[in-house]
Amino acid sequence: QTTSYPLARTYGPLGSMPLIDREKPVQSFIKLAQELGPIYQFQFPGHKSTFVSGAELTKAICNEKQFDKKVGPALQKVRAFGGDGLFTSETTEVNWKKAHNILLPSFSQQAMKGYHAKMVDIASQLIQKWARLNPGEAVDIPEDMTRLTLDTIGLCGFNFRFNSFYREDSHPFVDSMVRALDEAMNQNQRLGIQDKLMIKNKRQFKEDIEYMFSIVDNLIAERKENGDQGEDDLLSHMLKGVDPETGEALSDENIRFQIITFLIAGHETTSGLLSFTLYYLMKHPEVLKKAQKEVESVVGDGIPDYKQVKQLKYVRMILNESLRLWPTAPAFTLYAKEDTSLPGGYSVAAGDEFTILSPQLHRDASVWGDDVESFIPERFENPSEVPHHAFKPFGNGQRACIGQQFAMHEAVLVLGMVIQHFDFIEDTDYKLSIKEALTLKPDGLTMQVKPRKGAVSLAAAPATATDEKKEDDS
Ligand code: FDE
Repeated sequence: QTTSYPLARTYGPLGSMPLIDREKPVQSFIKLAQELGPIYQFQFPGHKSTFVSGAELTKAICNEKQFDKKVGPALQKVRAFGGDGLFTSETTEVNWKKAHNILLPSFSQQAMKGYHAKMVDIASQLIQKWARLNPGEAVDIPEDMTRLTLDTIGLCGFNFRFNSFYREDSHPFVDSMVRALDEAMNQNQRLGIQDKLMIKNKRQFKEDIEYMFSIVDNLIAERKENGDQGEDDLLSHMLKGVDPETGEALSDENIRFQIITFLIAGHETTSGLLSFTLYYLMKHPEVLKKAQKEVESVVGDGIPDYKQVKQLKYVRMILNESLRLWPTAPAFTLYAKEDTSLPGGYSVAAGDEFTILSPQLHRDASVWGDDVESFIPERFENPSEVPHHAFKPFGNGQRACIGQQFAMHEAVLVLGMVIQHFDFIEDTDYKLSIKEALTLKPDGLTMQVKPRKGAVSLAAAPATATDEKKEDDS
């Protein structure tokens, strides 16, 4: 005897689409989960999706013996420029395993030592910018966080400086990338016939993709021409790396897809994470105080070194709690490799797909308790008490985020430095509103950042000890 899935209401040929706020699909699916329960089906034009947000069901679906990642409909569209890069390839494609093997060491905790100084370089640009604001000036948080994370992945990824803090508008590459991502998401929502009519969008999409390819292909060609100048970045690892299993290296085309993938995956998600976290700190001064105490005792006044970043436990807990409430990559899709069943008596056929809705999973009161809506970093104090099977901000298993260490090292470092130097003042009475693209971010979040203990030392910090001497003399 099998149970059937609850089905979201349908409206003839429109399917369940009228239930969705097109600007905020994920938040609409969350609302439906609150009405229909931990598993339900939704009728898109042309296909049905099954959304899962219960801890028990998710645990079953995250069993890698029976389930594997599926490049879902939204990611299919991103394949037009992500190609068979890590994010948009099926596990069964040869290039997934090859690139996974070659890139794992570049994203290990050990590898973060090599990126640390570059991360500090970009973080210092943010601190200096904020330190030079006039009193009363407000900061657009998501904008500056996007500058920061884009520049960080650019520098650590392929030694390229987007120099976002030196420009008012975004780099043309970013415009193309954002527009293409937006178009990919929109294509996914349009009815077939509607989609065919969007000729202008299609042309723009094609142009944006060609532009991204040309920039990245040039970068690769230049590096190959100049040879390795000792750059210790992802690009050099990809050009030099050989898959231990097959003895093969990555093709130039695949390296291009990986670079575009890192730019997409590495900057929007991490920038959203930092933005949500600053929102919560602005609203929770007691948490901010506690974190500042930690930074004072671990780091003092200086710039955090690699080891100190690892010691900022409470700062890390804050980031985790922010990822619990608003995981910036809010969904991932899996399919069944074989016929099976799910808790509750649902029967599953090989090939059936399930989309995990992480923000709602992270609010399952049966594992997280009744205070799921409250921001309480202390939940993450004792790792053995964290319900890890119901905490999936980085996805699952071998297809989980390869950039997790990278993102967390960067985020802890930046947040540590930001709270070391600034207090936050709520600028307007900000009500959380979430903007959706491929990822989530707090829409229109601004705040005032007030330097602590007078001047920010870093702004005038000498580059070397000798400079310091000179300054002292003058
Ligand atoms: C991945 C990822 C995921 C899964 C998805 C699916 O399953 O579909 C998730 C959920 C994520 N990711 C999330 C996140 C968050 C954050 C903050 C991040 N992320 C970050 C980052 C950075 C970088 C560089 C990255 N990231 C990257 C990446 C990649 C490459 C991938 C794919 C992997 C494989 O192999 O599959 C991911 N990421 Fe992340």
